Amino acid sequence: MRLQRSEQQGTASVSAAAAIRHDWRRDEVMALFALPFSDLLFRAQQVHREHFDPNEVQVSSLLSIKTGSCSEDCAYCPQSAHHQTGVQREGLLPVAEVLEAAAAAKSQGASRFCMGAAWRSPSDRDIDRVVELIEGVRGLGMETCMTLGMLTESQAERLHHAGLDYYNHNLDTSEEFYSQIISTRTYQDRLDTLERVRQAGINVCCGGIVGMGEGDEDRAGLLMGLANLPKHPESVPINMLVRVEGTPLADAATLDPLVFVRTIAVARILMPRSRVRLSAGRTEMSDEMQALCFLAGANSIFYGDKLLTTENPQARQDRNLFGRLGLRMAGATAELLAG
Ligand code: SAM
Ligand code: DTB
Ligand code: SF4
Repeated sequence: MRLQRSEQQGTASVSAAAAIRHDWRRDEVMALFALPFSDLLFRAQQVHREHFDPNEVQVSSLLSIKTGSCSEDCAYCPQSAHHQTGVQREGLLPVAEVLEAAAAAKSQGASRFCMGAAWRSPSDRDIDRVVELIEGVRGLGMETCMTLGMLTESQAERLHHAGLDYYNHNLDTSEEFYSQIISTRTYQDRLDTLERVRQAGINVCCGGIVGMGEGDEDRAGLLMGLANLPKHPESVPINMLVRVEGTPLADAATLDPLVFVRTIAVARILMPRSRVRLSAGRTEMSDEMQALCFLAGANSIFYGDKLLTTENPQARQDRNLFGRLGLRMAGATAELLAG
């Protein structure tokens, strides 16, 4: 889409036609971050309301289908074999166990089931087995998402043919800060997998983590990297680092909650049609902070008592918060919302 001149110059009206860009410069993104808080949230709300029902939230539940002893050295991750975190190693779960968890998530109101594996990359034999999981979860009438590490072209195609709706693979941080977080695979490796997922026709879920000791320019760089992908990811998870004992980032400084809210707002402005997902770290967030995140344009969450290996707010607590904010879970029954 051709850009309007005012957008290129960063003077930006927020009309729908002008808002979809893939050529953001870091100084423009940093200027958004630096706006007065009310101005930033107002702009984010305008963009949000042009593209979405502001009172509806999509909810996905997570399950770790293969846990721990991962060969990668991601500094934030409790599942890396490089860190002593006490996470119990577990092989790929049996199909029945995964389907039972998916059915339970559905009964709580989740519309998508996301399955995560602590792999650098799956083997072709692993793909045979996850295909069964995709088919089973689809059979329950849920959308499917997987995050399995790096993929080859043919693996991405197989997942697509099995009916996988979304693939999660994060940029995690800015290209510049990346090497301080992970040494066992490159930023380019990530872009390559994202490209294969996109080419295979699977929806892309791609975001990152803040609160890892990165600077303002890195938060801007992460969002710039996401927005300048050839197509915006359909789902953009923004994770607040969960500080896990035994990882190198266990003692990372707390990020100012208002900087987190700003990150959500800038993501909303840069990627107007994407679902921005308020992701890991919610157990440390007040209800008021989460409300600000929804106001800033977050419109999806991970829902259910557990993320992959760490805690998430109780489902009942989230339903209560949604009720107080007048938010509807996409696809949930009135009965659940009353509970
Ligand atoms: N192994 C696969 C991979 O790295 O792509 C899939 C699973 S991995 C756990 C999925 C994502 O979870 C990571 O990319 C990271 O963004 C997020 N994550 C992992 N540990 C986290 C933590 N402690 N806090 C916040 N997000 C975290
Ligand atoms: C994402 O960006 N966040 C989710 C999901 N994608 C797979 C995972 C968060 C994991 C938090 C740490 C854990 O529970 O192990
Ligand atoms: Fe492994 Fe993924 Fe954790 Fe990195 S984030 S250590 S690749 S499970």
